[in-house]
Amino acid sequence: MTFHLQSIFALIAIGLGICGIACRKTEIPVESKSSSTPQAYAVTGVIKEIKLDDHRVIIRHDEITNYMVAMTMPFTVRDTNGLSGFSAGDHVSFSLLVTDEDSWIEQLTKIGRIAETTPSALTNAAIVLSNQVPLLDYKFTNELGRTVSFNDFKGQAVAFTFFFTRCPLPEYCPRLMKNFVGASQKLRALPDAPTNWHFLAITFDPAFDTPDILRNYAQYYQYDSNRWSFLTGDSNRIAELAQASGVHYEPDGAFFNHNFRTLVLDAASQLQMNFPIGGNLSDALVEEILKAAAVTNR
Ligand SMILES: [Cu+2]
Repeated sequence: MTFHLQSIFALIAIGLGICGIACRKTEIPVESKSSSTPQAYAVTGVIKEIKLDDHRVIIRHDEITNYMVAMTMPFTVRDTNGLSGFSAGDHVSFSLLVTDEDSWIEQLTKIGRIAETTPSALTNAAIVLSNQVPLLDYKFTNELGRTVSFNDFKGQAVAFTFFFTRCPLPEYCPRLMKNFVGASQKLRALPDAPTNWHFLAITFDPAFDTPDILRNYAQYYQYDSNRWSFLTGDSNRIAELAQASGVHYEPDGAFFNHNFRTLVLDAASQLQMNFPIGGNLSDALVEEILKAAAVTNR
């Protein structure tokens, strides 16, 4: 499974700049390497997986005060020598450094071991999301005008992301859609691929993004309604769900400034992954969907 390393790195950079993301016509993202003084956050968590080749470590982290709710997500490690001696299950503390364009962790320190394997660890992370909001019960309206909730997809792996149809910049919301297009194509092409998966694209611009608008947008991406739904709904409900997912957005004229999140729930409706980045995630999504679809429904 190949990751597109450069783009992943570049977009972790973009994606983690929580308030630094603009999605409007006038502001073209700059490639400049200059960055602001990093903001440092002290974080604790449990290592889930180490991906040396990708310079990434996946950590179920505790709440980061003033920054992010607890969740499981990948962090960039610039010098992978700092990862030697660590393994999944290590309880760690580290420093998360965030600039407008980049983020990475340093000073990874072991503070203990989480007793044997993982069910509890991952389940806890998942429950954070579903306890904060009655996630699975939310009633949305899809692009066909039908009522849809996450509960309808029990037993399926579900990847979901947040967007708005008027987002004009190809590397922003359209990129998230292309991830779903790419991952769908790859999943269909895989021999013995699971069939219990579904993608959800949730608009945070429900005032404009009506079911009709969503349907047109969906057709542009040649979506398959059996595999992919576009959801609109009550703006307060969407705001709550977005917040619980780590999505920040604010209106800016007809547009929105926003960051990126793509989350994966496993077939038992537990949160498995939260990608805090844009960029090409097609391969990574396929990998997560395969894992998530194989989870036995409890
Ligand atoms: Cu956008």
